[in-house]
Amino acid sequence: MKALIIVDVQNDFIPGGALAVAEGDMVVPIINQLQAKFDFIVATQDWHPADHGSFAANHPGKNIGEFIDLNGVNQILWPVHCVQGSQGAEFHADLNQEKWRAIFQKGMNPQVDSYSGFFDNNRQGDTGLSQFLKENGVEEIFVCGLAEDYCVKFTVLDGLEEGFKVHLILDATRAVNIQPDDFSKAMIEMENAGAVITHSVSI
Ligand code: VGL
Ligand code: ZN
Repeated sequence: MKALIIVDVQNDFIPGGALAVAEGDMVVPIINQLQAKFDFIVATQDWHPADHGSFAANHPGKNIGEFIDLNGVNQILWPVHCVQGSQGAEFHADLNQEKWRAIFQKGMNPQVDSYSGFFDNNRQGDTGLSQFLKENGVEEIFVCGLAEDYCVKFTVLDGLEEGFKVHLILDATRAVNIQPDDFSKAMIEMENAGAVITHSVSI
């Protein structure tokens, strides 16, 4: 069984949002078309408390893009984004949600960030996504959404480690590029780990 995993297509990652990804809105119609080709679809949702440790605003004197040690994990600091219950945390209004089997929220623990849809960045918290997919006979996952260089990348890498065959749908993702070359570095990491790079028209 094949599953489509839609990562963090939320208002704050869309141009005009708090952590805008350039062209982030362009993935929405592509993902809606893709959804017609899958029977099994899940989404992830970045869902932070206001006091989350990844927000630069919660570390006086620190700026967005700087690194800190957050409980032993190297953490880049982000603008305040995807705060639980805020408009920015909602899914893009045009994103079709009709066929979703489940939504996996992540990033709720203020002490650790969670890029991957599977595990927290310290690999302690587990969203239950892996078990949910395996229980339903999913062996192959197709990953799309935002952002290619953070949450999409770590979802792809964890999916491979969990034993899934993993495809990245290149035209259905965009990078935030907070550091130069984040996009290309992420591509290389995903390919080296065994991800298959594909395009929506090939599915
Ligand atoms: C993301 C940075 C912080 C993402 C989430 O969805 O890629 N990036 N939180
Ligand atoms: Zn986040």
